[in-house]
Amino acid sequence: MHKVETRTVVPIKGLRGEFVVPGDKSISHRAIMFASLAEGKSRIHGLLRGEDCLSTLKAFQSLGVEIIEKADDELIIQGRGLAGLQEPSDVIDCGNSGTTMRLMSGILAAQPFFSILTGDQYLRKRPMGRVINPLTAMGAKILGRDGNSKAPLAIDGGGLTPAEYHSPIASAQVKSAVLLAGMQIDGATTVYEPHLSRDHSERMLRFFGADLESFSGGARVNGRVQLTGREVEVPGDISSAAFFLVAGLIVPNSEILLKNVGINPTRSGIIDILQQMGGSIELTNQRELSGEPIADLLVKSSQLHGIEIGGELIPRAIDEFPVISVAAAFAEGVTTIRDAKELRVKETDRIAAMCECLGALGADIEPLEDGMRIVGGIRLSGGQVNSFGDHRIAMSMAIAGLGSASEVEILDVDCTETSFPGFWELLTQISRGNTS
Ligand code: SPQ
Repeated sequence: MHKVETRTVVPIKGLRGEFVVPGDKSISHRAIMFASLAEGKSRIHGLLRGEDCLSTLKAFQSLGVEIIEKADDELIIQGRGLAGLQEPSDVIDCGNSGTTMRLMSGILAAQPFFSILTGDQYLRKRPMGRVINPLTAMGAKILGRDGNSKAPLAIDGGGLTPAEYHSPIASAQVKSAVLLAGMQIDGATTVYEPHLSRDHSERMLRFFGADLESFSGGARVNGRVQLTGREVEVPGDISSAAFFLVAGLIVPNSEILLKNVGINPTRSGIIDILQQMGGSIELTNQRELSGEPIADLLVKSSQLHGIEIGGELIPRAIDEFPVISVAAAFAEGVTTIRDAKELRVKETDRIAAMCECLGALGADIEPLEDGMRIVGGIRLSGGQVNSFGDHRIAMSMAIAGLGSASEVEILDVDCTETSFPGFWELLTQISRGNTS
Protein backbone atom coordinates (compact mmCIF):
# COMPACT_ATOMS: atom_id res chain seq x y z
CA MET A 1 0.00 0.00 0.00
CA HIS A 2 1.14 3.58 -0.73
CA LYS A 3 2.71 5.11 2.39
CA VAL A 4 1.47 8.60 3.26
CA GLU A 5 4.29 10.54 4.82
CA THR A 6 4.26 13.29 7.45
CA ARG A 7 7.06 15.85 7.99
CA THR A 8 7.82 18.15 10.89
CA VAL A 9 9.52 21.49 10.27
CA VAL A 10 11.22 23.29 13.14
CA PRO A 11 11.82 27.07 13.36
CA ILE A 12 15.31 28.16 12.26
CA LYS A 13 17.63 31.08 13.07
CA GLY A 14 18.79 31.88 9.56
CA LEU A 15 19.35 30.49 6.06
CA ARG A 16 22.73 30.72 4.36
CA GLY A 17 24.35 29.34 1.23
CA GLU A 18 23.91 28.97 -2.49
CA PHE A 19 22.05 26.27 -4.32
CA VAL A 20 20.18 25.35 -7.49
CA VAL A 21 16.53 24.38 -7.66
CA PRO A 22 15.35 21.56 -9.98
CA GLY A 23 14.40 22.17 -13.62
CA ASP A 24 11.27 24.08 -14.56
CA LYS A 25 8.20 21.82 -14.61
CA SER A 26 6.30 23.68 -17.35
CA ILE A 27 9.36 23.80 -19.60
CA SER A 28 10.26 20.14 -18.93
CA HIS A 29 6.77 18.99 -20.01
CA ARG A 30 6.99 21.02 -23.20
CA ALA A 31 10.51 19.84 -24.01
CA ILE A 32 9.36 16.19 -23.89
CA MET A 33 6.22 16.92 -25.92
CA PHE A 34 7.78 19.04 -28.66
CA ALA A 35 10.86 16.83 -29.00
CA SER A 36 8.52 13.85 -29.47
CA LEU A 37 6.61 15.70 -32.20
CA ALA A 38 9.81 16.89 -33.94
CA GLU A 39 11.71 15.15 -36.74
CA GLY A 40 15.04 13.76 -35.55
CA LYS A 41 16.88 13.59 -32.29
CA SER A 42 16.60 16.03 -29.36
CA ARG A 43 18.69 16.13 -26.22
CA ILE A 44 17.20 17.67 -23.07
CA HIS A 45 19.42 18.79 -20.19
CA GLY A 46 18.30 19.87 -16.72
CA LEU A 47 14.93 18.10 -17.00
CA LEU A 48 12.76 18.01 -13.88
CA ARG A 49 12.37 14.39 -12.78
CA GLY A 50 9.19 15.17 -10.89
CA GLU A 51 6.22 12.82 -11.05
CA ASP A 52 4.25 15.20 -13.31
CA CYS A 53 6.97 15.23 -15.97
CA LEU A 54 7.38 11.46 -15.70
CA SER A 55 3.67 11.18 -16.54
CA THR A 56 4.33 13.13 -19.74
CA LEU A 57 7.39 11.01 -20.51
CA LYS A 58 5.45 7.73 -20.10
CA ALA A 59 2.57 9.12 -22.16
CA PHE A 60 4.87 9.67 -25.15
CA GLN A 61 6.52 6.28 -24.70
CA SER A 62 3.03 4.77 -24.91
CA LEU A 63 2.56 6.69 -28.19
CA GLY A 64 5.60 4.93 -29.64
CA VAL A 65 8.30 7.54 -29.01
CA GLU A 66 11.77 6.24 -28.17
CA ILE A 67 13.11 8.04 -25.10
CA ILE A 68 16.53 7.23 -23.67
CA GLU A 69 17.18 8.32 -20.10
CA LYS A 70 20.91 9.23 -20.20
CA ALA A 71 21.05 10.59 -16.65
CA ASP A 72 18.61 11.68 -13.98
CA ASP A 73 18.09 15.04 -15.66
CA GLU A 74 19.08 14.22 -19.24
CA LEU A 75 17.02 12.62 -22.00
CA ILE A 76 17.53 11.78 -25.63
CA ILE A 77 14.29 11.73 -27.60
CA GLN A 78 13.99 10.27 -31.07
CA GLY A 79 11.15 12.41 -32.42
CA ARG A 80 8.51 10.85 -34.69
CA GLY A 81 7.33 13.99 -36.48
CA LEU A 82 3.80 15.42 -36.47
CA ALA A 83 2.37 12.32 -38.15
CA GLY A 84 4.41 9.58 -36.49
CA LEU A 85 2.66 8.89 -33.17
CA GLN A 86 0.94 5.51 -32.72
CA GLU A 87 -2.38 4.69 -31.10
CA PRO A 88 -1.66 3.77 -27.44
CA SER A 89 -2.66 0.24 -26.46
CA ASP A 90 -3.83 1.34 -23.02
CA VAL A 91 -5.30 4.30 -21.14
CA ILE A 92 -2.80 7.17 -20.65
CA ASP A 93 -2.42 8.05 -16.97
CA CYS A 94 -1.57 11.74 -16.46
CA GLY A 95 -1.22 11.24 -12.69
CA ASN A 96 -1.61 14.57 -10.86
CA SER A 97 -0.61 16.69 -13.84
CA GLY A 98 -3.06 19.18 -15.33
CA THR A 99 -0.43 20.27 -17.84
CA THR A 100 -0.05 16.70 -19.16
CA MET A 101 -3.79 16.18 -19.53
CA ARG A 102 -4.66 19.53 -21.10
CA LEU A 103 -1.72 19.79 -23.51
CA MET A 104 -2.06 16.10 -24.50
CA SER A 105 -5.75 16.76 -25.26
CA GLY A 106 -4.67 19.33 -27.85
CA ILE A 107 -2.05 17.02 -29.32
CA LEU A 108 -4.24 13.90 -29.41
CA ALA A 109 -7.34 15.68 -30.73
CA ALA A 110 -5.49 16.07 -34.06
CA GLN A 111 -4.03 12.55 -34.21
CA PRO A 112 -5.95 10.02 -36.35
CA PHE A 113 -6.51 7.46 -33.58
CA PHE A 114 -8.37 6.75 -30.36
CA SER A 115 -6.94 7.56 -26.94
CA ILE A 116 -8.12 7.90 -23.34
CA LEU A 117 -6.61 10.26 -20.77
CA THR A 118 -7.13 9.76 -17.04
CA GLY A 119 -5.48 10.94 -13.83
CA ASP A 120 -5.42 10.66 -10.05
CA GLN A 121 -8.33 11.52 -7.72
CA TYR A 122 -7.34 15.21 -7.74
CA LEU A 123 -6.92 15.58 -11.50
CA ARG A 124 -10.22 13.80 -12.16
CA LYS A 125 -11.97 16.60 -10.24
CA ARG A 126 -10.37 19.46 -12.19
CA PRO A 127 -12.25 21.24 -15.01
CA MET A 128 -11.50 19.95 -18.50
CA GLY A 129 -14.35 21.72 -20.31
CA ARG A 130 -11.92 24.60 -20.79
CA VAL A 131 -9.97 22.51 -23.32
CA ILE A 132 -12.78 20.24 -24.52
CA ASN A 133 -14.92 23.20 -25.65
CA PRO A 134 -12.43 25.01 -27.92
CA LEU A 135 -11.14 21.70 -29.31
CA THR A 136 -14.71 20.55 -30.00
CA ALA A 137 -15.32 23.85 -31.81
CA MET A 138 -12.37 22.88 -34.04
CA GLY A 139 -14.13 19.59 -34.83
CA ALA A 140 -12.59 17.35 -32.17
CA LYS A 141 -14.56 14.40 -30.83
CA ILE A 142 -13.93 14.30 -27.08
CA LEU A 143 -16.14 12.74 -24.43
CA GLY A 144 -15.67 13.19 -20.71
CA ARG A 145 -17.40 12.50 -17.42
CA ASP A 146 -19.86 14.88 -15.81
CA GLY A 147 -21.36 16.33 -19.00
CA ASN A 148 -18.07 16.45 -20.89
CA SER A 149 -16.32 18.44 -18.20
CA LYS A 150 -14.05 16.00 -16.35
CA ALA A 151 -11.59 13.17 -16.97
CA PRO A 152 -11.32 10.40 -17.99
CA LEU A 153 -11.45 11.86 -21.50
CA ALA A 154 -12.00 9.68 -24.57
CA ILE A 155 -10.58 11.24 -27.72
CA ASP A 156 -11.45 10.08 -31.22
CA GLY A 157 -8.78 12.15 -32.97
CA GLY A 158 -8.57 13.80 -36.38
CA GLY A 159 -10.76 15.88 -38.70
CA LEU A 160 -9.94 19.29 -37.18
CA THR A 161 -10.26 22.68 -38.82
CA PRO A 162 -8.37 25.83 -37.73
CA ALA A 163 -9.97 28.29 -35.31
CA GLU A 164 -9.92 31.73 -33.74
CA TYR A 165 -10.46 31.22 -30.03
CA HIS A 166 -11.10 33.96 -27.46
CA SER A 167 -10.29 32.32 -24.12
CA PRO A 168 -12.28 33.73 -21.19
CA ILE A 169 -9.39 32.90 -18.82
CA ALA A 170 -5.65 33.59 -18.87
CA SER A 171 -4.52 29.97 -18.98
CA ALA A 172 -1.35 28.68 -20.60
CA GLN A 173 -2.81 25.19 -20.66
CA VAL A 174 -5.87 26.28 -22.65
CA LYS A 175 -3.78 28.46 -24.97
CA SER A 176 -1.26 25.65 -25.51
CA ALA A 177 -3.92 22.96 -26.13
CA VAL A 178 -5.49 25.02 -28.92
CA LEU A 179 -2.14 26.00 -30.46
CA LEU A 180 -0.92 22.38 -30.35
CA ALA A 181 -4.07 21.20 -32.13
CA GLY A 182 -3.75 24.04 -34.66
CA MET A 183 -0.08 23.29 -35.23
CA GLN A 184 -0.95 19.88 -36.71
CA ILE A 185 -3.54 20.98 -39.29
CA ASP A 186 -3.56 23.16 -42.41
CA GLY A 187 -4.28 26.86 -41.88
CA ALA A 188 -3.80 29.46 -39.12
CA THR A 189 -5.14 29.00 -35.57
CA THR A 190 -5.26 32.02 -33.25
CA VAL A 191 -5.81 32.18 -29.49
CA TYR A 192 -6.62 35.42 -27.65
CA GLU A 193 -6.45 35.67 -23.86
CA PRO A 194 -7.52 38.38 -21.38
CA HIS A 195 -4.03 38.65 -19.80
CA LEU A 196 -0.81 37.08 -20.98
CA SER A 197 -0.30 33.63 -19.41
CA ARG A 198 3.08 31.85 -19.37
CA ASP A 199 4.47 31.74 -22.91
CA HIS A 200 6.82 28.73 -22.72
CA SER A 201 4.90 26.89 -25.47
CA GLU A 202 5.22 29.81 -27.87
CA ARG A 203 8.94 30.28 -27.15
CA MET A 204 9.82 26.62 -27.37
CA LEU A 205 7.69 25.84 -30.42
CA ARG A 206 9.50 28.66 -32.26
CA PHE A 207 12.81 27.22 -30.98
CA PHE A 208 11.84 23.88 -32.58
CA GLY A 209 10.99 25.65 -35.86
CA ALA A 210 7.20 26.14 -35.70
CA ASP A 211 5.67 29.06 -37.63
CA LEU A 212 4.22 30.82 -34.60
CA GLU A 213 3.88 34.50 -33.78
CA SER A 214 3.03 36.09 -30.44
CA PHE A 215 1.29 39.45 -30.36
CA SER A 216 -0.28 41.64 -27.71
CA GLY A 217 -3.34 39.66 -26.56
CA GLY A 218 -2.52 36.28 -28.04
CA ALA A 219 -0.64 33.97 -30.39
CA ARG A 220 -1.13 32.49 -33.86
CA VAL A 221 0.28 29.30 -35.37
CA ASN A 222 0.40 28.30 -39.03
CA GLY A 223 -0.11 24.55 -39.12
CA ARG A 224 1.72 21.59 -40.60
CA VAL A 225 5.21 23.08 -40.36
CA GLN A 226 7.54 20.28 -39.27
CA LEU A 227 9.50 20.74 -36.03
CA THR A 228 13.18 19.82 -35.94
CA GLY A 229 14.93 18.09 -33.02
CA ARG A 230 16.97 20.44 -30.82
CA GLU A 231 19.26 20.58 -27.80
CA VAL A 232 17.23 22.07 -24.92
CA GLU A 233 18.57 23.36 -21.59
CA VAL A 234 15.86 23.64 -18.93
CA PRO A 235 16.30 26.51 -16.44
CA GLY A 236 15.64 26.20 -12.69
CA ASP A 237 11.96 26.46 -11.78
CA ILE A 238 10.99 29.88 -10.40
CA SER A 239 7.92 28.24 -8.83
CA SER A 240 10.26 26.00 -6.79
CA ALA A 241 12.68 28.88 -6.09
CA ALA A 242 9.67 30.82 -4.74
CA PHE A 243 9.64 28.75 -1.53
CA PHE A 244 13.23 29.69 -0.76
CA LEU A 245 12.73 33.31 -1.83
CA VAL A 246 10.03 33.62 0.82
CA ALA A 247 12.06 31.62 3.37
CA GLY A 248 15.08 33.89 2.85
CA LEU A 249 12.95 36.99 3.35
CA ILE A 250 10.92 35.96 6.41
CA VAL A 251 13.61 34.14 8.43
CA PRO A 252 15.88 36.74 10.12
CA ASN A 253 19.66 36.60 9.47
CA SER A 254 19.28 34.94 6.08
CA GLU A 255 21.21 35.45 2.88
CA ILE A 256 20.89 32.90 0.08
CA LEU A 257 21.80 32.73 -3.59
CA LEU A 258 19.54 30.72 -5.89
CA LYS A 259 21.36 29.97 -9.12
CA ASN A 260 20.11 29.54 -12.73
CA VAL A 261 16.48 30.43 -12.07
CA GLY A 262 14.13 31.09 -15.02
CA ILE A 263 12.90 34.69 -14.94
CA ASN A 264 10.59 34.66 -17.97
CA PRO A 265 8.43 37.83 -17.48
CA THR A 266 5.24 35.71 -17.72
CA ARG A 267 6.43 33.78 -14.63
CA SER A 268 8.37 36.36 -12.61
CA GLY A 269 5.37 37.96 -10.86
CA ILE A 270 6.61 36.45 -7.58
CA ILE A 271 9.75 38.61 -7.74
CA ASP A 272 7.72 41.77 -8.47
CA ILE A 273 5.26 40.99 -5.67
CA LEU A 274 7.91 40.25 -3.05
CA GLN A 275 9.91 43.34 -4.05
CA GLN A 276 6.75 45.47 -3.79
CA MET A 277 6.30 44.03 -0.29
CA GLY A 278 9.77 45.36 0.58
CA GLY A 279 11.75 42.16 -0.03
CA SER A 280 15.43 42.39 -0.91
CA ILE A 281 15.87 40.26 -4.06
CA GLU A 282 18.71 41.10 -6.41
CA LEU A 283 18.95 39.65 -9.94
CA THR A 284 22.51 39.00 -11.08
CA ASN A 285 24.20 37.18 -13.95
CA GLN A 286 21.20 37.60 -16.28
CA ARG A 287 21.50 35.54 -19.46
CA GLU A 288 19.50 33.35 -21.86
CA LEU A 289 19.13 29.55 -21.99
CA SER A 290 17.33 27.89 -24.96
CA GLY A 291 15.20 30.99 -25.55
CA GLU A 292 14.35 31.56 -21.86
CA PRO A 293 15.82 34.36 -19.68
CA ILE A 294 17.53 33.20 -16.46
CA ALA A 295 19.39 34.82 -13.53
CA ASP A 296 20.89 34.17 -10.11
CA LEU A 297 18.72 35.53 -7.30
CA LEU A 298 20.28 36.94 -4.13
CA VAL A 299 17.79 37.10 -1.25
CA LYS A 300 18.28 38.79 2.13
CA SER A 301 15.96 38.85 5.17
CA SER A 302 13.63 41.83 4.99
CA GLN A 303 10.75 43.37 6.91
CA LEU A 304 7.84 42.88 4.51
CA HIS A 305 4.68 44.99 4.34
CA GLY A 306 1.22 44.19 2.99
CA ILE A 307 0.13 45.17 -0.55
CA GLU A 308 -2.82 44.78 -2.92
CA ILE A 309 -2.37 42.18 -5.67
CA GLY A 310 -4.62 41.69 -8.72
CA GLY A 311 -4.97 42.08 -12.50
CA GLU A 312 -2.15 41.06 -14.84
CA LEU A 313 0.09 40.05 -11.91
CA ILE A 314 -2.18 37.08 -11.16
CA PRO A 315 -1.32 34.82 -14.14
CA ARG A 316 2.34 35.87 -13.78
CA ALA A 317 2.44 34.36 -10.27
CA ILE A 318 -0.51 31.95 -10.30
CA ASP A 319 1.29 28.98 -8.71
CA GLU A 320 3.00 31.10 -6.07
CA PHE A 321 -0.06 32.36 -4.16
CA PRO A 322 0.13 29.66 -1.46
CA VAL A 323 3.64 30.81 -0.52
CA ILE A 324 2.76 34.49 -1.13
CA SER A 325 0.04 34.09 1.51
CA VAL A 326 2.76 32.83 3.88
CA ALA A 327 4.87 35.93 3.11
CA ALA A 328 1.78 38.07 3.75
CA ALA A 329 1.26 36.45 7.16
CA PHE A 330 4.82 37.55 8.09
CA ALA A 331 4.36 41.08 6.64
CA GLU A 332 3.22 44.16 8.57
CA GLY A 333 -0.30 45.26 7.56
CA VAL A 334 -2.91 43.94 5.18
CA THR A 335 -2.35 42.00 1.93
CA THR A 336 -5.30 41.54 -0.41
CA ILE A 337 -5.22 39.09 -3.32
CA ARG A 338 -8.06 39.54 -5.90
CA ASP A 339 -8.85 38.28 -9.45
CA ALA A 340 -7.40 34.88 -8.51
CA LYS A 341 -10.47 32.63 -8.72
CA GLU A 342 -8.37 30.16 -10.74
CA LEU A 343 -6.71 29.18 -7.44
CA ARG A 344 -9.92 27.33 -6.60
CA VAL A 345 -9.42 24.78 -9.43
CA LYS A 346 -5.81 23.75 -8.95
CA GLU A 347 -4.68 20.43 -7.38
CA THR A 348 -6.95 21.55 -4.53
CA ASP A 349 -8.89 24.74 -3.80
CA ARG A 350 -5.76 26.70 -2.85
CA ILE A 351 -7.75 29.62 -1.35
CA ALA A 352 -9.63 27.35 1.06
CA ALA A 353 -6.53 25.24 1.80
CA MET A 354 -4.25 28.17 2.69
CA CYS A 355 -6.96 29.81 4.80
CA GLU A 356 -7.40 26.57 6.73
CA CYS A 357 -3.66 25.87 7.14
CA LEU A 358 -2.50 29.38 8.07
CA GLY A 359 -5.65 29.88 10.17
CA ALA A 360 -4.74 26.73 12.15
CA LEU A 361 -1.41 28.36 13.07
CA GLY A 362 -3.19 31.52 14.29
CA ALA A 363 -2.90 33.76 11.20
CA ASP A 364 -5.60 36.34 10.55
CA ILE A 365 -6.65 35.19 7.05
CA GLU A 366 -10.02 35.28 5.36
CA PRO A 367 -11.09 33.75 2.03
CA LEU A 368 -12.56 36.00 -0.67
CA GLU A 369 -14.49 34.60 -3.60
CA ASP A 370 -11.52 35.38 -5.88
CA GLY A 371 -8.62 35.56 -3.44
CA MET A 372 -7.70 36.15 0.20
CA ARG A 373 -7.24 38.93 2.75
CA ILE A 374 -4.41 38.49 5.22
CA VAL A 375 -3.67 40.73 8.19
CA GLY A 376 0.02 40.07 8.77
CA GLY A 377 2.36 40.48 11.69
CA ILE A 378 0.80 37.96 14.11
CA ARG A 379 3.48 35.44 15.21
CA LEU A 380 2.42 32.03 13.91
CA SER A 381 2.17 29.25 16.48
CA GLY A 382 3.20 25.71 15.68
CA GLY A 383 0.64 23.03 14.99
CA GLN A 384 -0.53 20.35 12.62
CA VAL A 385 -1.76 21.07 9.09
CA ASN A 386 -2.88 19.05 6.07
CA SER A 387 -1.40 19.40 2.57
CA PHE A 388 -4.70 18.28 0.99
CA GLY A 389 -2.46 16.27 -1.36
CA ASP A 390 -1.25 19.48 -3.02
CA HIS A 391 2.52 19.88 -3.43
CA ARG A 392 2.42 23.68 -3.30
CA ILE A 393 0.39 23.70 -0.05
CA ALA A 394 2.79 21.20 1.59
CA MET A 395 5.90 23.21 0.68
CA SER A 396 4.32 26.57 1.56
CA MET A 397 3.46 25.28 5.03
CA ALA A 398 7.02 23.99 5.45
CA ILE A 399 8.25 27.55 4.82
CA ALA A 400 5.71 28.89 7.33
CA GLY A 401 7.16 26.39 9.84
CA LEU A 402 10.68 27.82 9.44
CA GLY A 403 9.48 31.16 10.86
CA SER A 404 6.84 29.98 13.35
CA ALA A 405 7.11 30.05 17.13
CA SER A 406 7.29 26.25 17.32
CA GLU A 407 7.29 23.22 15.06
CA VAL A 408 4.75 22.63 12.31
CA GLU A 409 3.73 19.09 11.38
CA ILE A 410 2.54 18.67 7.79
CA LEU A 411 0.43 15.65 6.87
CA ASP A 412 0.44 13.88 3.51
CA VAL A 413 3.64 15.30 2.03
CA ASP A 414 4.37 12.66 -0.64
CA CYS A 415 2.85 15.11 -3.12
CA THR A 416 6.01 17.27 -3.13
CA GLU A 417 7.45 14.67 -5.56
CA THR A 418 5.09 16.14 -8.14
CA SER A 419 7.23 19.21 -8.77
CA PHE A 420 10.17 19.27 -6.34
CA PRO A 421 11.93 15.95 -5.68
CA GLY A 422 14.59 16.60 -3.03
CA PHE A 423 12.68 19.46 -1.38
CA TRP A 424 12.85 18.01 2.15
CA GLU A 425 16.52 17.10 1.81
CA LEU A 426 17.32 20.66 0.66
CA LEU A 427 15.32 22.09 3.54
CA THR A 428 17.22 19.89 6.01
CA GLN A 429 20.54 20.86 4.41
CA ILE A 430 19.98 24.61 4.66
CA SER A 431 18.50 24.34 8.16
CA ARG A 432 21.39 22.24 9.53
CA GLY A 433 23.05 23.94 12.50
CA ASN A 434 20.55 26.77 12.36
CA THR A 435 17.58 25.45 14.31
CA SER A 436 16.25 27.78 17.02
O1 SPQ B 1 0.09 20.95 -14.29
P1 SPQ B 1 -0.74 21.44 -13.16
O2 SPQ B 1 -1.17 20.31 -12.28
O3 SPQ B 1 -1.92 22.26 -13.61
O4 SPQ B 1 0.22 22.37 -12.28
C1 SPQ B 1 0.14 23.70 -11.73
C2 SPQ B 1 1.13 23.71 -10.50
O5 SPQ B 1 0.86 24.33 -9.47
O6 SPQ B 1 2.19 23.12 -10.65
C3 SPQ B 1 -1.26 24.16 -11.32
F1 SPQ B 1 -1.83 23.44 -10.47
O7 SPQ B 1 0.72 24.66 -12.65
C4 SPQ B 1 0.12 25.04 -13.90
C5 SPQ B 1 -0.19 26.53 -13.85
O8 SPQ B 1 -1.06 26.85 -12.81
C6 SPQ B 1 1.14 24.76 -14.98
C7 SPQ B 1 0.86 25.50 -16.25
C8 SPQ B 1 1.60 25.11 -17.49
O9 SPQ B 1 2.67 24.48 -17.41
O10 SPQ B 1 1.10 25.47 -18.58
C9 SPQ B 1 0.00 26.58 -16.32
C10 SPQ B 1 -0.78 27.04 -15.17
O11 SPQ B 1 -2.12 26.56 -15.28
P2 SPQ B 1 -3.24 27.32 -16.14
O12 SPQ B 1 -4.51 26.61 -15.78
O13 SPQ B 1 -3.23 28.74 -15.67
O14 SPQ B 1 -2.92 27.21 -17.56
